[in-house]
Amino acid sequence: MRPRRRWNTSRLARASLALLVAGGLLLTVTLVTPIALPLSVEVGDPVGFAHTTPTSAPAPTTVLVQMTDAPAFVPNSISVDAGSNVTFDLQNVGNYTHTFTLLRQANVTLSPSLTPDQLNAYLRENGSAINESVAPGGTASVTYNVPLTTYSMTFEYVSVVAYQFQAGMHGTLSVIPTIGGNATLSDNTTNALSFVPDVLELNTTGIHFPINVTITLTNLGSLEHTWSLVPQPGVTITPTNFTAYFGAHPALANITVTPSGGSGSFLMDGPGVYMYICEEPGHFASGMYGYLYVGVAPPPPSAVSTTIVYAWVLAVALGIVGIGVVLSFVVSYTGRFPKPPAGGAPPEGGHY
Ligand SMILES: [Cu+2]
Repeated sequence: MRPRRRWNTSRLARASLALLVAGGLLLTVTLVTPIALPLSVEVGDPVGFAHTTPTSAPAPTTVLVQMTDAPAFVPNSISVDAGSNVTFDLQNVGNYTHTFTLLRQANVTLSPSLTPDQLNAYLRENGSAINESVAPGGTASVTYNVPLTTYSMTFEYVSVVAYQFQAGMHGTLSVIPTIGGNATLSDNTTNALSFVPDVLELNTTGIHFPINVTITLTNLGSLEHTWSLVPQPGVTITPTNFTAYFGAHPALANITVTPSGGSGSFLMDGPGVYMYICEEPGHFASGMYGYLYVGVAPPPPSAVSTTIVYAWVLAVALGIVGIGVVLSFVVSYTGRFPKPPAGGAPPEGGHY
């Protein structure tokens, strides 16, 4: 059988050369592109970012604490601001010595059944933040800087003079949270059922919690949404469990976003990654959720889309080179073993 040749070898040679050159060029450009050319566009998540502005420290306060022979502290309940300087003016109004001894350990209520030795052993073991003895009729003044980190904690104060604590001479110091700073975030909702951006970052460097956050939501579409924040860091909820989850853990923020937008404020208690979703039926399942990074850097923008674009260009370049290679094989085959048409002249450009 004689091979049918619809192309002569010189045209095939030119075609294969052109394809090899084109494919090679595209391949070279593709391989160099990630460094040299913005051929592929970075399609990472846009990140909404806000700094936190520190609030000024709470004003120093003075608290009068009377020590009586009841024996008792008056008052037996004191509230102070986290981070504040508190001066305790201790006044012994009785005829016995009393101590004002503030436990170092938080959220501990000692049992009145402890013996004096057991109480002393506890204090030796766990320490005290204040331990001031006041003689009968005497006064003393102690200044204490309430650690910022002790917000929402309680600390018991006792008299360690034998049997006074056991007889009721104790009280509770409660530390009230003071807002460490203010931050303002913004986000958008769309009719495509997405938050734009769906990554928000709150920089809290050098600022203590809690932080007062205000968020403004702009509705880029016409549908109603909610911006509902999971109260626990690191918790991922799903379209099937979010209703039950919010039933057990009320949302930290639950802002209604009408077609004209919405806004709200909430307190962030600590750092972490907090998920937020839209609770409108079907919206979360359609991908309407995002993450708020508090004091934690979000992951670098995803390069997935870039990689896909890049891979396609690479595949096309390899394909063109492949066709060029195949064609050049065909050319060399037909060039090496040409067969003239019966009774005709040698093919143009044929190698005899
Ligand atoms: Cu929605």
